[in-house]
Amino acid sequence: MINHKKINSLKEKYFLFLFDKGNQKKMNTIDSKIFIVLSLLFAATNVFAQGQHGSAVTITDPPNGAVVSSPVKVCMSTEGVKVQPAKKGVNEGKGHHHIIVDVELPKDLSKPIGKDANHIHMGDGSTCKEIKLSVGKHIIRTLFAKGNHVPYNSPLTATITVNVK
Ligand SMILES: [Cu+2]
Repeated sequence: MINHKKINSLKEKYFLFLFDKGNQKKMNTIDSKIFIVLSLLFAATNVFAQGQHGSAVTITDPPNGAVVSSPVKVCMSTEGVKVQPAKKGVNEGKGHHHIIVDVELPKDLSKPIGKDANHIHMGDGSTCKEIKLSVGKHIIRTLFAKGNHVPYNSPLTATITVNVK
């Protein structure tokens, strides 16, 4: 995962360094080459950050902490990204929902989300899904991923807990 805070502090340090260099009027060609490379790199990371900015996935139903009965209808909404069926392929800013029940998010976000009882794909492009849950407390997470089932990074996710009576 790209650490934007780290990049920003590196950026600050480098520009301070350049400022010092500028004062010394010793900025040689190697420095300016490094500067161009780093500038391009920073520009790229900024575009990436802006692409992620404002995107979100929300679980609209059930409300967090709700007492529900099984099957539970889970609905999601998106902001800044669009839902489309998985068969449409990998398109930036688009993808489909996944419901992850009672387990953590995948550790490696560069890999496709697994398919098992705890990881439900909504590759048809739907935004609601009925899931069967046993009586008791459950953690429901949502994770938005591209057509190849690889999640966005930073992850577009939301979490609620429900109590099945
Ligand atoms: Cu999927």
